[in-house]
Amino acid sequence: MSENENLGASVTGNDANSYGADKITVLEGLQAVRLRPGMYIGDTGQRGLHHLVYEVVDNSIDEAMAGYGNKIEVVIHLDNSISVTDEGRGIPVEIHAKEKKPAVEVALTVLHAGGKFDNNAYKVSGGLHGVGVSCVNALSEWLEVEVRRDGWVHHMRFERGTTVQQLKKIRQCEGTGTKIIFKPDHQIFQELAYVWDILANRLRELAFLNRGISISLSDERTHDGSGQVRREVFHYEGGISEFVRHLNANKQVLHDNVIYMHRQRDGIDVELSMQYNDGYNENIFSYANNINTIEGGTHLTGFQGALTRTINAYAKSANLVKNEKGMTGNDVREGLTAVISVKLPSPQFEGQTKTKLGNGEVRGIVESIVNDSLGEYLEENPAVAREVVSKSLTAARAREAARRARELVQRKGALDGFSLPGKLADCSEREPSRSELYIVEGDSAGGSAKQGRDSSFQAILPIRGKLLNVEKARIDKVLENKEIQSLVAAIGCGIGDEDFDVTKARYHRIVIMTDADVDGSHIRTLLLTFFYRQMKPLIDAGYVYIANPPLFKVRRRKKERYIDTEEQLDHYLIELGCDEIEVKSINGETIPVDRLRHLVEMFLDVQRIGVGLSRHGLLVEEYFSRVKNDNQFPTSKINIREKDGTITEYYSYNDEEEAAIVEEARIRLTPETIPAGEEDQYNAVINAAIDVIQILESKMCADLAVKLLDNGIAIENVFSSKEPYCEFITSEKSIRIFSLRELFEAIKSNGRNGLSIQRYKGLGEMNAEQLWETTMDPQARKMIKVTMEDAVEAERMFTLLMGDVVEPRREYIEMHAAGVKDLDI
Ligand code: 0RA
Repeated sequence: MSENENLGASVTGNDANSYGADKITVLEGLQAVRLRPGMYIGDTGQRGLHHLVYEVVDNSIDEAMAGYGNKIEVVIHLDNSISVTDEGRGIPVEIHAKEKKPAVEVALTVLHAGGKFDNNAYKVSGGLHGVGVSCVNALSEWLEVEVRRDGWVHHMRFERGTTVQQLKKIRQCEGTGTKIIFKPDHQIFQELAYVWDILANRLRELAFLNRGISISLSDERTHDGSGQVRREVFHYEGGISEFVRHLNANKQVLHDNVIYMHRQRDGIDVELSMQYNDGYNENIFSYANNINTIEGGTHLTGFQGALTRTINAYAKSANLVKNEKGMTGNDVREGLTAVISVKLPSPQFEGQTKTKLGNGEVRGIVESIVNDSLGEYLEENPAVAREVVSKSLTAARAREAARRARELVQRKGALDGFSLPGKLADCSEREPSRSELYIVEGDSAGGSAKQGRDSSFQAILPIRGKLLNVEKARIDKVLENKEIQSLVAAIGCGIGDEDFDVTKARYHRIVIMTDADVDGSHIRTLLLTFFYRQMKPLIDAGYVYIANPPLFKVRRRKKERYIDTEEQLDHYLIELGCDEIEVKSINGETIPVDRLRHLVEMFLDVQRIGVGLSRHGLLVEEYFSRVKNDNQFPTSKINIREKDGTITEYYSYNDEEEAAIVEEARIRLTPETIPAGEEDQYNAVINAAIDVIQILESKMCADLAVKLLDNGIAIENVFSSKEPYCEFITSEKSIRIFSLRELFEAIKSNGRNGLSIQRYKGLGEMNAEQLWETTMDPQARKMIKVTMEDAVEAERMFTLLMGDVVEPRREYIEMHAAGVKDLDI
C-alpha cells in the first residue's frame, strides 16, 4: 500500500463518503508527495526539477501518439516557470463520477489519477516517469491549467497542490488542447534554474522517438541581439533513423542507408535503426516507452544476441569467413550506432536507477524480430552486408592483437599502481576518499600547482602537450602512449572495459585543471574523452571534476578580488560603488551601506523583469505605472482590433476582468445580423481580433513591490518621481536622486571609478598562492563535477570534438572557444 493511501485512510476514517472527507484524502495524497518528493521524482536537485517538465510533456506526447495534435510547445519563462501547450483533446472537464469534481481537477489533485480515465496501452505512466501531473502540481508553488474544449478555454489555478481557483470558462476559443503552466516550489527544490541543454536534449530525444511530433522549446530568459527569444523546434519525420544519422553526423559511415526495421509481436512494438561507422566504439541507445534504459535490459540483450547470431550466420552462408573463429558480440558491435525503441503495455523497470527493462518476454520477441528482419535485410543488401562483415572481422583480429599488446605492457608493469610515474607529485594521504589528483596542463602550471597545493592530500600530475586522441586510436596505440600510461598508473584502476576496477581508484577526486583558452579547452576535452571511453566508471562514480579558476581579478586601490562570472561583476560593482559615499534620505538621515546595497540590487531584479516584459511588447516603466493598491499588477493585456482597424489596449488584473473585457469586445465587434450558417466564420474573425497576452511577470512584480515598499520605495518611484528621494554625496560632489534608477546608475558609475579589471587567460598568470586561494583550497574553490547526464549528447559531442570530420569541429570550437559549460557533461 502506498504511503498516501495510509495517510488518507487514517484521516478519513469511516466517513469516506462525504465530500469533506474525500477532500482530505486528496490533500493528504499530495501532502505525501511534498513530504517525500524524492520518492516520486527521484530527487529535489536539478534532476528532479527537470523531471517535472518531462512529466507534463509525457502526457502531451501520449495524447499526440494516440493521434490527437502533433505540436507541443514548451516555454521556459523568465521566473523559471514552465508552460507546456499541446493540441490534444484537452483534459476532460466534466464532473468525475466518483470524485464529484471536474475530471481535470481530479487529474491534478489525485495521486496517480492519470491512468484512471485513459486506456492508451502504451502510456508512459507506470514507468520511470508517469507519477502523474498531480505530483507536478504538488511540488509547484503555483500551477495553472487551461483546457480548450467544447469551444471554451477552461481555467483553474492551484497553489502547492491546493485548488485556489475553481474550474471556470474564461473565454471562447477554437480547437482543443491543454496548457499547463507551473512554477516549481522553492520550498522543495534546492535550485530553480532550468538548463536549456538538459531540456533541449530530452525534447530532441522525444521528437526522434516519436516521429512526426513537433516539439518546440523557447527560453524567455535569453534572447539574441534583435530581442528574439532563444527557440528551437524538434521535428523529425525520419524518427529513430534520423536519430542514428544525428549520432553518426560527424563520423565516416560505412554504408549510406540506415538499416531500419519496425514490427509488432504479441502487443509489443519493436523499432530498430542502425548504421556502422569506421570508428571503434559502440553506441547503442535503448528505449522502452520513450525512457532511455541506460542500464539496458531484455530488449537490449535480445538485440545483441540476434545481431551476433545473424551476422555470423550471414558471413558463413556468404562464404565470407575462412577458417576463423566466430565473431564475438564485441566484434560485431565495433563502430555500430544503433537505436532500439520498444513500446509495451506494462513495462517493468529495474536496476539501481530503474532504467533497466525487466520484462522477460521482450527478449525473445526482439530476438526473433531482429533475426528475421536483419537476416532479410542482409540478404537483400549484399553490399551493405559485406561492409558489416568485413568491419566485424577486422575488429576480431584487432581485438586479438590488443590483447597481446596489453599483456606485454602489463608484464612491464607500466600500468599498475606499484610503479608510480616519475612526474607524479603524490600526496601523503593514503585513503582514497580523502585524496585528490590534479591533472595539470604544462610544466609551468604544474610547478605552481606543486608549490601551491596542500601536499598532505593533493597530488599533482603534469601532462605535457596534447594528450593522444583516444577517439581515433585503437586500444593498442592507446596503451603505448606515455602520458596515458602515467595517467593509468597514477589513478590505479587499470584501463578499458574488461580490466577496469573502480574500487582501486587511488583518489576519489580527479581534477582536470587547464587554462581558460582554446588550447586548454581542447586538452580538457581530450582528457574527458579519455575518461569517457576508457574509464567511464570513474565518471559514473562521480570522481571526475573540472577545476574552475576565476575569470577576472578586479582591483581598486588596495581592494582586490577574484570574480567568476559577468553577473558577479555587476554585483561587485554595486558593492564597490557603495564605498566611500554617503547617501542621505530626504529627512537628513544617512542610509546604512547594507541597506543601500540591498536597494540597488533590487534594481537588478527590475532590469531582469524588464527583459521579460519587453518580449510581450511591454515597457517595464509603462507596466509599473499600471500598479494598483501598491502591489496589484495587470495579469494580462488585451489588444483589440476595432472595426475601424485601430487597436484599443486594456489591462486586466484578474480572470474576471479579463473575461468581462473580452466579452464586451465581443459584443462590440459582433455585427447586428449574421447571415445564417456563417456564425463560425464570424466567430473566427472576432476571435482573431481579440489578442490576450498573459503577463506571468505580474506575480514577480507583486513580490518585488512588497520588497521595495518594505524599503520605503513606492513602485511609482522606481523610474522617476517629482520629489527627490535622497542625496548622493561623494568627496567631489553631491547630487539629488529622484528615483531608484538614478541611485543605481550613480552607484554603479562610482563603482567603476578607478577600477582595474584583469581577465585571466591562463593558469600560468597566477602564482602558487593565487592558484591555491582561488582554485585548489577546498574552502574557497568551486569545482564542476563531471556527470553523464545525457549520454546521447555527450556521445555526439565527443565525436564532434574528437572524431574525423574536421569542419563542424572547427566551427564548434570557434563558437564555444571558452565554454566548458557547452560540453554539457
Ligand atoms: C484523459 C483523457 C483524455 C485526454 C487526456 C486525459 C489528456 C491529458 C493531458 C495532459 C496534458 N495534455 C493532455 N491531453 C489530454 C481524452 C478525453 C477525450 O476523450 O476527449
